[in-house]
Amino acid sequence: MSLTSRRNFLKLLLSSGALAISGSYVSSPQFKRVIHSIYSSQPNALTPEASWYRVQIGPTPHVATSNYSIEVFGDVKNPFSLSYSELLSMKSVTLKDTIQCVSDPNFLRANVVWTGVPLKDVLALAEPSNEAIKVMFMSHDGYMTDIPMWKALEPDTLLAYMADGNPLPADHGSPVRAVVPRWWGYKYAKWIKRIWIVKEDYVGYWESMGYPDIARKG
Ligand SMILES: Nc1nc2c(c(=O)[nH]1)N[C@H]1C(S)=C(S)[C@@H](COP(=O)(O)O)O[C@H]1N2
Ligand SMILES: [Mo]
Repeated sequence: MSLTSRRNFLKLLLSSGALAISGSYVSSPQFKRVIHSIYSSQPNALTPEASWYRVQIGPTPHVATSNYSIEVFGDVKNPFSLSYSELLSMKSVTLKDTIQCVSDPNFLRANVVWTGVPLKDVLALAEPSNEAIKVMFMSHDGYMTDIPMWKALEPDTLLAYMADGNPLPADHGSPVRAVVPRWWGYKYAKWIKRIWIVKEDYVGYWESMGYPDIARKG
């Protein structure tokens, strides 16, 4: 196949959601080149769910939305438990963003329209102390990541429960994940269980292995 016809063929596969190619081909340089060319010809198109990459430290924890709640605690005046329905009743924001993994930002990336509640509105209910400097996300798979308080207070840092107008897919963090625009994917905690507000300079899983704590995309 010529490059152009192969590119069109792959576009068709990607948009029909029928992508079924072996893992070794998916990680091959040829496949990456084709994906790069698709993204550079359509850099802003939404990524079909079937071709949205997935990166995680273990298997997907299947967390039911019924009885789901997030524990908000730590160096705050009012620790509380936020249920799924309470979160959905709060004022939401919808925005388009590109989630990208630091390990291969061109290949491992997806354009997504997220819907969720600004984290700052949830923090306001908890009333962090003046000494609180960080927000730690603790997830159902044991993953942890952190963001500084100033980033947590930006209006587009979200607790997201929808992607492209549908409830979050299980593999992408259902019921609720973090969305941290302009920062690397490892800050986008999936399957959030607890939000821990701290005055110490703690770091998360990848951060403790040397990935930047202030994770602005290159
Ligand atoms: N709970 C949890 N959240 C996580 C991870 C994880 O292993 N566990 N991986 C992070 C990394 S490294 C990336 S790049 C993104 C990938 O999100 P996606 O699989 O929805 O594309 O999730 C982030 N959030
Ligand atoms: Mo990542």
